[in-house]
Amino acid sequence: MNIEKQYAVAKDQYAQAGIDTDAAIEKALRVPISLHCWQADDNVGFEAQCGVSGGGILATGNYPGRARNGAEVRADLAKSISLIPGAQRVNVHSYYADFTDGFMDRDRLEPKHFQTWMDWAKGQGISLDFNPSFHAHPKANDGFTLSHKDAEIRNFWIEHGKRTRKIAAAMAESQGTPCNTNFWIPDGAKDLVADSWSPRARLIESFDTIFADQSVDASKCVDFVESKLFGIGSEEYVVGSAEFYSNYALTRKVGLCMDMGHYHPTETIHGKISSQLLFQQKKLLLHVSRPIRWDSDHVVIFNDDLKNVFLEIQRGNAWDRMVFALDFFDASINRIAAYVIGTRATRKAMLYALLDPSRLLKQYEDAGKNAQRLALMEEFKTMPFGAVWDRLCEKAGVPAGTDWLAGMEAYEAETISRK
Ligand code: RNT
Ligand code: ZN
Repeated sequence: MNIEKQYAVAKDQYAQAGIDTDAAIEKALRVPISLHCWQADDNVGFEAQCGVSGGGILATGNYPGRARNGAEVRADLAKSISLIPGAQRVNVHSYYADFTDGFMDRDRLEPKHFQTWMDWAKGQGISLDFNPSFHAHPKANDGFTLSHKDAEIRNFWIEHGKRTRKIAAAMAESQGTPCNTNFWIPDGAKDLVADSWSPRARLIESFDTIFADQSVDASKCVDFVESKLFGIGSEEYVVGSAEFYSNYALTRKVGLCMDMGHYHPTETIHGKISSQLLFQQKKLLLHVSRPIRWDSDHVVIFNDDLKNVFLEIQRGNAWDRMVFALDFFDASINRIAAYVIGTRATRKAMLYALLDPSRLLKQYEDAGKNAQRLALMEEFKTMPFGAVWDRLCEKAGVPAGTDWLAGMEAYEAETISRK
């Protein structure tokens, strides 16, 4: 009742600025957000259960209740999804293969190792996205994979890349929607290198070999490459830098992935979107994350960085040219809450952008009325946005406000055995 009343007032106020809140809610609910399976278990994956390698990218914290296997990861994802409004997908990494008949190394992976994921996704009525995994593996221990100087190691990883594209195509086939496949590699060096050129030249060759496989249907497996500035152990040199992948993606006609945490600490990414998309024919994949001083992958919140990204998309009418996936991991709080907070914040930022008075702002700009433009931007920050958000949640049949916390707490009590 309260939501209805407040929404009616808000709707009217937005309408006075020419904005249709019902249409914004509908559109915001339709844009898919891909939930990363690796928040549920702190990036550990399922290879470790087979006594092989295991361990992923650093997640800090030791809050109890980490998912310990496929069933638990999927149950946590399902619970989270039920508390989040709007279209969702699930993003699987290849080290989350379910080995029902024994461990297979990454150069031997096949679609059948992801059958449990595909069956589960079908049951949930959602689609999967996919990622080859080039990290947390003995053959990645010296910091190089696809750009390695040893051809044998390089070929191992090339084979992994090829196989993951086939798995992605199988997922697409099973779900009837394309599977977005993201390539991130950890390659780089802790300290100064004498030769920054050769690894990059080899990386071009390796990727060209992986993507040359014409038997993989491009409308099913949609490829992206993700750049990075630095990582733990690759502070001085990263082979796959932003410039490297911008140029690679453009010349090879694959998609680019921009992770919000993969740029200089004071750099934000919204300004880069138009520069990429004015050249790129392919979609741009966004890894929604929250860096704090470094690529710390904090849980995403509804902050200016996030709002600005979606405002750019809205103002450039680029919704159909983007793919959205989450990439954060926090082991210091309840992990379902991490999913829910981060995904709801992302959906919120979409709605916020869809309620932007973009048309009026551009009219002011065209007329040289820059004071009016700035004033309108400022005033819009205090519009009754919360009432529209609550209405969106209600429409999607999920709890509004902090009501979802009760569901999370009940689930936490049920899964207490994990502690
Ligand atoms: C790493 C990249 C990459 C990973 C996932 C697990 O810095 O952001 O996207 O987080 O692939
Ligand atoms: Zn990322």
